[in-house]
Amino acid sequence: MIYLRDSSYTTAFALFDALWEAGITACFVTVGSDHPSIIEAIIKGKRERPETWPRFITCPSEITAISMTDGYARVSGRPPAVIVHVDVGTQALGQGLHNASVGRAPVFIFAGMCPYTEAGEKIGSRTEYMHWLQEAPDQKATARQYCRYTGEIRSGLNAKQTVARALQFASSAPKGPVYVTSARETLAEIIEKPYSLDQEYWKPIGPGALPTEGVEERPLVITGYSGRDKRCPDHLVALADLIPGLRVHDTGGSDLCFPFSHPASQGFRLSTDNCTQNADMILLLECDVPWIPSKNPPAHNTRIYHLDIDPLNQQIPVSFFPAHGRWRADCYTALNQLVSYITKSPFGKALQHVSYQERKTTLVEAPKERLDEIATRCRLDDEESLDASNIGYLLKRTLPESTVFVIEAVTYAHWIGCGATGIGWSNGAALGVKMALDDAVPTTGRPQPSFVCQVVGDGSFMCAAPSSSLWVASKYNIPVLTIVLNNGGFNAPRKSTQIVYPEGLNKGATGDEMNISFEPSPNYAALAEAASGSSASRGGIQIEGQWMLGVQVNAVGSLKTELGKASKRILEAGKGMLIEALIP
Ligand SMILES: Cc1ncc(C[n+]2csc(CCOP(=O)(O)OP(=O)(O)O)c2C)c(N)n1
Ligand SMILES: [Mg+2]
Repeated sequence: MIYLRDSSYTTAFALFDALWEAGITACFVTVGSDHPSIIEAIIKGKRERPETWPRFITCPSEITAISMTDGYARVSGRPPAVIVHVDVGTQALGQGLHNASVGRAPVFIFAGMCPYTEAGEKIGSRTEYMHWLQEAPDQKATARQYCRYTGEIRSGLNAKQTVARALQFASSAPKGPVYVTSARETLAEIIEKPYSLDQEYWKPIGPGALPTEGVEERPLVITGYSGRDKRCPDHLVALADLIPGLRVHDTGGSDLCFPFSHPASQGFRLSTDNCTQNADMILLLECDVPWIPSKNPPAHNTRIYHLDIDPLNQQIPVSFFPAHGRWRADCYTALNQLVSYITKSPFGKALQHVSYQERKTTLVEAPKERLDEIATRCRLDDEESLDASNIGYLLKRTLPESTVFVIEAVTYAHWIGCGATGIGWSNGAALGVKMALDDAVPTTGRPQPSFVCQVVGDGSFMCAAPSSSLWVASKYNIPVLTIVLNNGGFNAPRKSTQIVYPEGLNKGATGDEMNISFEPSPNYAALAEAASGSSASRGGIQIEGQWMLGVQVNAVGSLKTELGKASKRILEAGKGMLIEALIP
């Protein structure tokens, strides 16, 4: 068996070359025995063309790799790459694959495949015991139902076309993961005449436009993830300012779509808000779940229109939300059209009428009552125990204005949420968000380090290899502030059970009876320090200069003190910090 040792241009090399040509600059890798040519290619590129070669991030766990990629993709809009090991690495992507698919994060996943020759017939042929054991009958099937495209590189001669086609799918709306495989022998193939693709021919599908007959005026917008395009919130504000009486409900779960401080805001409530019930017209704007049909459906005579890049929720089998009209449209383009149409049309003048202006007065007053009520819940004396209200308040008041919050707090901003349901997303995603923010070239001034704050439930934190992502953070100097909300385990399943069986056995049952308790509690602060590099503290003794600082707080005063130190540590010293908030 001869393995590639020279600087030959192989299919594996073409794979990364194709990614680089397409503008992909980061690869998150968990390598294995299917990857000898991949590893050779990585080294060759690093040595021969370090300036024009993707950056490679070692991820001990695939869930870290895909979650970092996912976070990176949400900020950059481009699909970074994940490299995993055969069928087992594919399965270890776990809930991360669901998250990228449902959360519409464009990611390129490559998995090697077992060699298909047995006795040294080709370079890459079987050489180790496991090569007989890792040949799944249909490896792509494992990923297919979560992917916009699955494909296989069968020859080095069109490897780049396969990569480019996959990237087209990943980057065309609805964006999402794509999965490409290739066997060891193919990856080892030498390409005699390396070539480049003209990227002009490989662009993603462009946005659809809103036909003029779809332009309407009326009072409630429900939106779910229009804020993924960072230009949209401003346009939605412009629309709300133009139409007095228009209210906007952000069903949240993903990126912030509309500022909660705007008078038209109906807040954020995972689709359970009652504002749906007294609206006579609803515009659904990039929204998967506008209401819960069994709980707060709109009245029968409500007119409903749906503007969405994926108005049929293509990936969701049961999704029967009614609408009188649906348009596949890019939300930013559509909002632009609406604002400019209304500004220029006679309707713009009509909106000055006193009847519309009166509605505006009602709007300004009603949310104020709601905000006052929320404010009364916040207990801020130093000795007060911690809860969602005072933790949220202190985070907002203490951390820099520019902080980007990566949120995975289940039962309880720049704000990025998963928009999907596989818990454990934010451990890696926060790191990817931080990387992408710092990689972004500023349009004005010098680059400033970003401040990313991950807020995560203890259950979600535990669900996806926290030690793996904490180690990656320290290894690659990706400092973020992590707030672990330790309420003793999973609370959400208790709530779900209560909704279905309000008088059931769950009433008064202990956490252990329900198998949702994490008692005795892990020490998350110590875990953070232990997971992050060799300079971590030993037995509770903090070593000066250690990269990660883990602290536990149980009251408003101590949280305030620790948050006060966070900016200096993260922004000035460039070091990580985890605050474990003990919630009774
Ligand atoms: C991979 C995965 N496993 C299980 C679940 C089901 N689930 C949803 S929320 C939740 C509890 C999360 O716990 P935590 O983050 O501590 O939030 P809390 O419920 O305490 O507010 C669980 C188990 C899931 N969504 N994804
Ligand atoms: Mg919890």
